[in-house]
Amino acid sequence: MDTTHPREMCKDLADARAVSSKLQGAALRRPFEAVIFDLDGVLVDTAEYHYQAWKKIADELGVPFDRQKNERLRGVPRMRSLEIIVEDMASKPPDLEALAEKKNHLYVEMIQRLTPADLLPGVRPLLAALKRGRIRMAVGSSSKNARTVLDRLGIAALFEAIVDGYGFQRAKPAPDIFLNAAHLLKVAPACCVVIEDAASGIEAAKAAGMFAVGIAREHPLPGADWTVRTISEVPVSLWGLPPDHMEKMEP
Ligand code: B16
Ligand code: MG
Repeated sequence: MDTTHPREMCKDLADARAVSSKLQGAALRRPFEAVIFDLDGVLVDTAEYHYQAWKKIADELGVPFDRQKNERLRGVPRMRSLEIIVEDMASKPPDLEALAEKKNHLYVEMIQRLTPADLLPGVRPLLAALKRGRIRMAVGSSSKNARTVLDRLGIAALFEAIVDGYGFQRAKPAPDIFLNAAHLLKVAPACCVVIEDAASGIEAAKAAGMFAVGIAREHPLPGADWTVRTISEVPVSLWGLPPDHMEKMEP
């Protein structure tokens, strides 16, 4: 019997195929018991809405802001995002709180349009397969709007724990969000897989002692234990479920 510690086992793995065969070889035991999903950029692409709302504020301030700069705001809390946007202004706007609130109003208006069809490709079958495999599931997001987004997507009830922008003292890259989620799930951090799209989130997952899967679409995510381009490449064998588990799922 393979006695490698699950986390060490996963660290050695080069690709999804290796994960599957190695875990199959270990009689399909479950190396990880839980998953903690980041929200924006992992389950849904709300980064575009954040961008449009911030762009409106930046234009009003007359400060340059483009999609490239928006990448720096992934996983970053609201006030800190605004500080990054105004960082090059010689004289800073007097009421940053009011600007952040204004941006949030714009954003909240935009996310009312979200529907279950906005789930990113691959999310629905993965959630269904993990649920069916009785894997504990949580969301760990920096966003204070996370619950609204999950409700609009119709998936809030799938998660046993939701840690949002109100649920931590120290933001990512501190481990607090993910440790709180593991605590609520009653699962040891070492038995949790985090799925993240932001560098600060990967750092937070590693600081929490968890296995970090990075979704790196265009930019590399150094520090991730394992990187995929889309969530549909995440194999359920990470949780000891048979590789065909997803294929058996209804669409
Ligand atoms: P809010 P995540 C993060 O969510 C976003 O990536 C980031 O762009 C945003 O500024 C932050 O939430 C705060 O969001 O203004 O709604 O509280 O990626 O951690 O799920
Ligand atoms: Mg994110």
